[in-house]
This record gives sequence, structure tokens and C-alpha cells, in this order.
Amino acid sequence: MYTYEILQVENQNDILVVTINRPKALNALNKQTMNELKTFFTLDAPTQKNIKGIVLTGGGDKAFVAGADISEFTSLDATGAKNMAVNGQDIFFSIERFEKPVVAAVNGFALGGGCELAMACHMRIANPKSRFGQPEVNLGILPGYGGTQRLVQLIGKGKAIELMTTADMINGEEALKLGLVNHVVEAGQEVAKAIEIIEKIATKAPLAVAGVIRAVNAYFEEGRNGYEAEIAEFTRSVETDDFKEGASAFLEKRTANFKNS
Ligand code: CO8
Repeated sequence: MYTYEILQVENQNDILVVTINRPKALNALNKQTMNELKTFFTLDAPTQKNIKGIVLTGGGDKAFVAGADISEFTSLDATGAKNMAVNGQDIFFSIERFEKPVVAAVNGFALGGGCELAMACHMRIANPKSRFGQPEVNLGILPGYGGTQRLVQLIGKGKAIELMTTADMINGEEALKLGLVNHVVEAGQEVAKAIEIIEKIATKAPLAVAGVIRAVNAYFEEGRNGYEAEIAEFTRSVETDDFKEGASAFLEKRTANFKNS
């Protein structure tokens, strides 16, 4: 059993709702928060086999995460910065590669490392006043937790370069238009919407859902051929009991009863 000081983990009907809870610092990612995220996504959540998915959100009503904790930057040298970026990218890969849906409920500012964290999740829900941005150039640095890559993947090169070089912030509606978020809902409803999506996915064949996540990720992994990854995942899926059940249920005009096998 893992315990956390900053993360609050609540099991809601087998969906883990994780709140990054340092509202006085707008939930900024200090070392401890990053360590706890690492423990949660690499050790804790993977062993909880019955969960349907994870919702990540921010404590308080102002921020999802307002970035890396700038107060820890003062003693940063090149070695420290490299270690920090490598470690942070590894943690965010563990989120992206998690084989059940991880949805960011962006209830306010998602800036710098906070925007990068939201982008490492499989989907993002915002409210009209959520604020997204990569303001690192204001501080003389640039994104280090995968933002230069994932922002391009999500919104395309031109807009990504514009946002990262101007440090402009955009709201939830603008983020929706750009494809940065999946849905915009009324403030306070972000977690509920994320849960609704995860509940829907939980009615589908879990091994096929995991295959989709792995195949989609393969598109972005250097040296991998996503089409070949898809063939491998597809081939694997037809050998599952859930494929037999899904196809039989369709032909027998009944709801499938998937067993995750
Ligand atoms: N780090 C530390 N503390 C923060 C941060 C942060 N990122 N953001 C806000 N806070 C603190 C403030 O210092 C303030 O603390 P206090 O009350 O003790 O003075 C408290 O949170 C509330 O903030 P504000 O009073 O500033 O609230 P406002 O509503 O006036 O403004 C903003 C909200 C616009 C979000 C403003 O706080 C802001 O601009 N924050 C910084 C945003 C930012 O620049 N984020 C990017 C940080 S750099 C980064 O994320 C790099 C990631 C990659 C790292 C890779 C490393 C190798």
C-alpha cells in the first residue's frame, strides 16, 4: 500500500481519481510531486488490476498544474536540468503508456509542465476558463517534459511553435478548436465528464482497448512502424476470449460480457 502527501487518490467505482493537491502553489510540480507521480504511475496503479482508468486533476478551483515549481529552479545547473528532464520525461511516458485510459480533468491553469502533464494523458477535459500555455520562454528556458513533441502531435507544428515562442495562453474553447482538448464542460464538471468517458470505455474489451493505446503510441515512437504495430495488436486481439465473446454477442444480439482475457 502506497501513501502520498501531495497526491490524493480516491477510488470511485474502480476509477482512481488522483488530485495533485498543493493549491497554494497552484499545484506546481515540485520534486516531491514528481516522485509521487512516479510511484503512482510505475508502481501503484499498474498493480491495481481491477481499475477501469485514471482521472488526473488539480486541487482547489484555480489550477490543474501551473508548471514545474519555479522556486526549485534557482540552484539548477546543466547536469541537474538534464536529470530533471530525463526523469520527468520517463514519468510522463509511464502515463502515456499506461494501458488503461488516463484522462486529465483540467480545472484551471495548465501551464508549462502542467500543460505537458495534461498532454501526456490520453485525453483532456477542460472548462471554458481553463488556461493552457507553455510560458517557459518567459523564464529563459523551454519545455523539458515532452512539450515540444506532444504539442506538435496534438495541434500541429505552426500553432505549436507559436504557442511555445509567444508564451500566449489559450482558454478551453480555443484549446478545443485546436484539438488540444477533447471536451469543454461547465466548470466543476471536468472530473464527472472524465469518469463518464472511462465508464463507457470500461464496457469495451479491455485487451482491445490496451491494444489501441499501444498501437497509437507506436505512431510516435522513433524506429517503430505504427502500421506493423497495428497488425501485431490486431492479430493478438483475435486470439483473446473477449474477441470470441464480442463477436458471439453481436451475432446473438446480446450485450457482450468481457472477461479481460
Ligand atoms: N512554481 C512555483 N510556484 C508557483 C507557480 C510555479 N510554476 N505558479 C504559481 N505559483 C505560486 C505563486 O508563486 C504564488 O505563491 P505565493 O502566494 O506564495 O506568492 C501562488 O502560486 C499563487 O500564484 P499567483 O499569485 O501568481 O496567482 P495569479 O492568479 O496572480 O497568477 C499564474 C497565476 C498566471 C498561473 C501565475 O502564477 C504564473 O504565471 N505562474 C507561473 C507559470 C509558469 O511560468 N509555469 C511554467 C513553469 S516552467 C515549467 O513548467 C517547465 C517545465 C519543464 C521543466 C523541465 C526541467 C528540466
